[in-house]
Amino acid sequence: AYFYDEPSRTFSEYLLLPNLTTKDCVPENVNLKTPIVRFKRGETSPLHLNIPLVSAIMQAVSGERMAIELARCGGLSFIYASQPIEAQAEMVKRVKSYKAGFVVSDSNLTPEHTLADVLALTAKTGHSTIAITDDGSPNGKLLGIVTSRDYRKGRTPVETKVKEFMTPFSEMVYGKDGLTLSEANDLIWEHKLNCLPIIDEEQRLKYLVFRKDYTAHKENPLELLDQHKRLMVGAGINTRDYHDRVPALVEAGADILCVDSSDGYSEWQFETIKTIKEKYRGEVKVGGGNVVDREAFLYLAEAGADFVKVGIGGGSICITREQKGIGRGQATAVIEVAKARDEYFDRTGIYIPICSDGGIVHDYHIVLALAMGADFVMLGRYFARFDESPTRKIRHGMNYVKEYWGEGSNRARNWARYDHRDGEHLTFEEGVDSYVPYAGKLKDNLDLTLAKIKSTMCNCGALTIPELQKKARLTLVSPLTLREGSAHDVILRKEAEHDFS
Ligand code: MZP
Repeated sequence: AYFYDEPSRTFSEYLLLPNLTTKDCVPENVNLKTPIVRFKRGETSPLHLNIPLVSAIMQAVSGERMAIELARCGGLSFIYASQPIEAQAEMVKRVKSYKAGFVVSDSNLTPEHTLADVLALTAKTGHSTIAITDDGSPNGKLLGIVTSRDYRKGRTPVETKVKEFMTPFSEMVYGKDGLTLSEANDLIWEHKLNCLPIIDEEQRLKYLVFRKDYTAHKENPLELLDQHKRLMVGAGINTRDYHDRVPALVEAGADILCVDSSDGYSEWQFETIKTIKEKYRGEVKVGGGNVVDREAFLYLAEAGADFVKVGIGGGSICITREQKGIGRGQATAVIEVAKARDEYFDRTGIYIPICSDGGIVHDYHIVLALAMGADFVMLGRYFARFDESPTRKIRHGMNYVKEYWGEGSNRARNWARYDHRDGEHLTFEEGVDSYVPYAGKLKDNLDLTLAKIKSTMCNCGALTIPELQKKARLTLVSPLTLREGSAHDVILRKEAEHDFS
């Protein structure tokens, strides 16, 4: 047997040291854009994300609602593979055909309703309308509805509110013909433009009216209108039925695929990736994994993987290490695979992005993963907590929880991800069925997480992920250093008040 001299480590055993923060190094200037598929030296990746987060290929995480919301926020979901091919392809289709267009309702909407309510209550009359929400997002608070001219007078329930909302809009008007209202709304959401779309009678966009205080957007909005495109979505596949599943997903419009396996260092996986790359002459993008070391990374790189996913046994719902004694500390795995990726790039001129999958507990773990060399990070537990995950929200005492179960649990029975034999067996469980604390809307939580990531990057003197990877200085921590790092030797006011009452 071969023995590694050093123990494998996980994220919580590391801290980042600050580098010099220059005056331009402020969160507004941080760019989180990241490549997700292989590219040659001197070229750019044909696919990238605006934020380095993807949601896990799991029944309890990545359905179409999550995929739509996360893509709108700049990330990506991989629709879960442990379902019939047709059902998965339908989900992909619905994400690709998603348009944030609005129809008006004759129901009694009030400013307290969200746009989601509008969408749920309407779709009947076909009248065109623009819903205005406080943050411009579909989940924001509904401030008003602007209806088309032919909409009967007096039936707009929030007319006054609309007028109030319109007041701060000014002469900053950009005209652009040809876009539909729903395309305009997609665009506004995607680029967080604080503006109001005005449409003509054929529901084509006439103007974007910007608020007087429009300063935050440096790009020319007209240029953003050439760039407009559909939401991106990924999908998981397996090594068993890929001959049928891949064509269906490609036909449905999936932008990227990922072979979903708990252990990607296998001949089945090599064959799957190679076959797909050859059949579609490299045009279908497919990642592989999961791996935890140099050799396995190089093996999948040679197969043609567009990205490689890293991590075995670190997922919050995973009991693979207990059941089989297989795995590696997530930090060590990422560090070693990132080194192999860089070595492969030096040798071949081909850069293969890597994704750190599982084990993210605190937001700062995401920055650690990126600093250690990951190009993006996959999360399950994190996303399972939000409204957009496909599971039930259940009351638990005074709080709410959401269901979250592993793909290797008896509930998911994802035999294709775990079992080596032919046939549909899950001989023993490698995952648990659990609950996670309910945390509300994805966007609210994500905004906070991204704010923390950007702030940490500024401490490290890095404005981009490649800069962070190059500059970051990481130190191992002792258990006592860890204790020193949280509130200590004080009585927390919250706890004291609870005890006094
Ligand atoms: P986490 O973000 O909840 O810590 O981990 C999510 C990751 O755990 C998934 O992306 C996947 O790689 C892995 N996973 C999913 N199901 C299981 C299981 O049942 C599992 N063991 O380990």
